[in-house]
Amino acid sequence: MHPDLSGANLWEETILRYRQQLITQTTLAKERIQMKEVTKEVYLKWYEDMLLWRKFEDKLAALYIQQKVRGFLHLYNGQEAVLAGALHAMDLTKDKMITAYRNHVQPIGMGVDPRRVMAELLGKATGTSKGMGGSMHIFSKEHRFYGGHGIVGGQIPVGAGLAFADKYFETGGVTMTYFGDGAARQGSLHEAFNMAMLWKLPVVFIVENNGYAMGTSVERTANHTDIWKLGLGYEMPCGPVDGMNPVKVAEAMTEAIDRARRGDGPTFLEMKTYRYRGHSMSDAQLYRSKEEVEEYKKIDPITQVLDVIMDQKYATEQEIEAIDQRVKDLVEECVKFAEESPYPELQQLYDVVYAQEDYPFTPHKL
Ligand SMILES: Cc1ncc(C[n+]2csc(CCOP(=O)(O)OP(=O)(O)O)c2C)c(N)n1
Ligand SMILES: [Mg+2]
Repeated sequence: MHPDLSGANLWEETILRYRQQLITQTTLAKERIQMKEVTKEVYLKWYEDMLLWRKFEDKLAALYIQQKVRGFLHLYNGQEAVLAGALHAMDLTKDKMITAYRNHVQPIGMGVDPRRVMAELLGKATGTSKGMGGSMHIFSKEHRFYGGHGIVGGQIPVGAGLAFADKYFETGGVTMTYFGDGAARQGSLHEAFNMAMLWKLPVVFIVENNGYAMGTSVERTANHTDIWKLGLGYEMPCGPVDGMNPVKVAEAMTEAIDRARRGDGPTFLEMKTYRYRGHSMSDAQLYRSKEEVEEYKKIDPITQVLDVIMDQKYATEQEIEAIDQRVKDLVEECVKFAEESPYPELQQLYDVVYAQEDYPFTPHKL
């Protein structure tokens, strides 16, 4: 046997070789692209946005307990930096986003009125899907937010399809396709990765590795836990990112979006992040310790951003208090708007049923 073909070392070396290639690509790209500067204003926006998303969802948890939000409710607490950093890198006039069911705050970040998101969660007619989608199906074509998907991994090929449309119609847009560590084990990922690379689609695949798929830890679902390595088989530029820090996320996303926009195809990024709450509201969280959750809270994205703001004297304590109050007021306004909105009329059920009266039925012949 050729000495190079023996044992695990070969694999380690292969990985290393690819990794070096990717790092080289990364460095080259960085020389060419300019990340939008992370100014004082950006830090203050990140703080306000992430705080709004956190408080909005804390409120949802309370409303769920009051049975005002029904069905499932999956919260994003802890993962906010992944969104904040991406939005900094995106062009919100043409880029798209698609994700799974942990999807309440992304549309708000993309510009959807938070009052309408709250109304959707309360099942009201003023909601983003007229109250008929609920928690898992927030959607806004106007803001290029394409849901909100409950089938684990189902949105991965759909995201590639959105990118195909951008390429076909030459819009210049890029699609951010988000999914969880659990979804990364689905076959649909491989089909989408293959075609996205073949056709060099303008898409960024982002796995939010929050450590668990429901109660199952990443360690229990696969023999290797560096999910970004799944990109290697397709020679897709890929790598891990500190998903608790919006600056790191913005850097990686800027590079990936630039690659997609200049026609060089997809990138696969693994955001290492953590969810503070259970999988959904009915999760007793017996699979992890309270200490583990507390450890991650030490690197909380909102606290990290606030620390920079205070260290750099970007704001006084009074100015931070004013932001906190603004966020609190906005969340209250959302609840008021949603509670005062009407439920959909019964007739609305028939508005969304597709019927083609001249459908050419072909009788089945025995
Ligand atoms: C095809 C499919 N299989 C199983 C489920 C049940 N299910 C819902 S969420 C989930 C876990 C997914 O975890 P992950 O992708 O890591 O996302 P996270 O909840 O951590 O954001 C599972 C197995 C489903 N909705 N769809
Ligand atoms: Mg997960």
